[in-house]
Amino acid sequence: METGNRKRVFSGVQPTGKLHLGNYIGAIKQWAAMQHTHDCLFCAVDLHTLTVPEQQPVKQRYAKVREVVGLYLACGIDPEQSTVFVQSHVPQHAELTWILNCATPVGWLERMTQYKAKSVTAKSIGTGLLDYPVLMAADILLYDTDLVPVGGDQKQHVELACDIARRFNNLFGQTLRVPRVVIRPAGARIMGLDDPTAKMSKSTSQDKTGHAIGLLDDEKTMRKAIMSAVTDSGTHVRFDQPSAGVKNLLTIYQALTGVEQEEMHRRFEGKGYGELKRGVFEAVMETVKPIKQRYRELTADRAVLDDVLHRGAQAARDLAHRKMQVVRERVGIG
Ligand code: AQP
Repeated sequence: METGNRKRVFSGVQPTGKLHLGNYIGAIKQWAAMQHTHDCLFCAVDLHTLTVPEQQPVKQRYAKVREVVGLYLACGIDPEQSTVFVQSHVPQHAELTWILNCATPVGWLERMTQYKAKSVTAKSIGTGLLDYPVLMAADILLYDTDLVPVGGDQKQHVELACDIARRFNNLFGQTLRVPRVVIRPAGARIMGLDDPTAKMSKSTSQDKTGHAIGLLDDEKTMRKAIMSAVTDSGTHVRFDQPSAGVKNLLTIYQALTGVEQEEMHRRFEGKGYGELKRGVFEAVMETVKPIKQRYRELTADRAVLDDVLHRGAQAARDLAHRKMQVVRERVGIG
């Protein structure tokens, strides 16, 4: 389903923890750029948050959904151009998940690296944690999505969604569009400031200060996190062999400022780590200041987000309803 010649785009963020610079650079910044040339749906995927129940108290769920959606808009997602909605407002996501579950071999899910990593640390492993990628496949396939812009950590899950679509089509006839993952060449995996070997993530930042830069963090917290970012035993930037920590800071700087590689060399080659960190801090401030300001304005009146979410849910439900009629017919139910 395309609107004119426009390709359909779908993506989302889990409304848990605090949205951070990795989410912004890896995902939301790309979305904002794509919405002018694509038919976009952006979702707060709240059903996904139920897979790790210990990560979020029940009472915080509604507030987090609103925070994430407020930040989508503050980061430049325009609800007049894109459909912005909450996953649980469209019941067809759960319905399609069940149907896809029945066409997905369990071995495909057990192989997912994120499942393997999370099942080591989770207090108990719910079926939902294993099934997470099928729900994600349903999110994508429900809207005949062409392109899925995500950070590098989600590549395997989008590829699984493609495999599930192909398998379903083999079993029931051509029904589901096979999408394509879109990953930015640089900044697809922003690393933790406290540990440049681990991905910057919302869940880790709940336990560790100095790990992530939250888009709504105050200036002092951001400065402290950046200025104490882990680098290495050296003192000066060398582009020929940057350590993981230095590379991460350079990546953040370049992703936020958009400067070319040649200019990066001119600005930082041979400069002290302190100077690089100050540069990163300034680039971060320049990015987040307008985002925070816009967020404050948008959330001052509850009715603004209510209206966006109401309209988004209606538009998404219409698309989902039509798609599920076809899917139901193909599998012979309903
Ligand atoms: N560090 C990152 N660098 C680049 N892109 C990233 N994304 C996440 N982290 C990075 C992308 O942001 C979108 C939303 O992902 P998410 O809601 O799963 O965010 P998260 O920070 O990964 O959240 P969690 O809850 O902490 O998940 P886990 O525990 O799995 O790390 C996606 O497009 C993602 O690729």
